[in-house]
Amino acid sequence: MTHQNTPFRDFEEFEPAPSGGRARWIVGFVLFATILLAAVGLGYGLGLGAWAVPSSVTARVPAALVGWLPASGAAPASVGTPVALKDYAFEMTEAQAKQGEAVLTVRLVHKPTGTPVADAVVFAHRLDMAPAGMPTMTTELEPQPATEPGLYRFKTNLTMAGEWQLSLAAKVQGQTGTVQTKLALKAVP
Ligand SMILES: [Cu+2]
Repeated sequence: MTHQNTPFRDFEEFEPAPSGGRARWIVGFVLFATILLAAVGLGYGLGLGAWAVPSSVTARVPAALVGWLPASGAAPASVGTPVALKDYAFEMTEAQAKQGEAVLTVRLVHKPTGTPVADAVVFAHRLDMAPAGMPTMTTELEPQPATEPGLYRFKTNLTMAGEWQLSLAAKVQGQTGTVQTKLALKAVP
């Protein structure tokens, strides 16, 4: 007969009424929607160049990455510019690719000698439609194993026909500084 009064039974009586749960759910949802809207607005502003990442932030970002942050006209271009390895550059093996899934191949060359450079570490890469006025339109870019020394390959999906820009930053073995190259690529339908 003591079974009637088990702790479990007592506990059930203290569960919140359904109306209370609903009110909490609505408050939570409104809060979530507000934060989402704020985040979208901020991201949109960044893309338009209405905002810039404050220099208090960029000053703490490793120098090599600063050039890749969205910058406004007001931001000094020279902030933290890393030493550029001007003797090295990436080049596209093909300036055009068919719209859709594609594997892009770039070559890293030592310009004075024209020799391909193997085993560089590509530490930043980005593919976007900045040349077509769509700097915020990016797409996936997945490094692939090399098939040949000096060639670097990336799997991507060119989701739209038009002008794309491939930005690469890399470290060369035995060299200080970074190679930074922006390459034009045209996706054709
Ligand atoms: Cu686009």
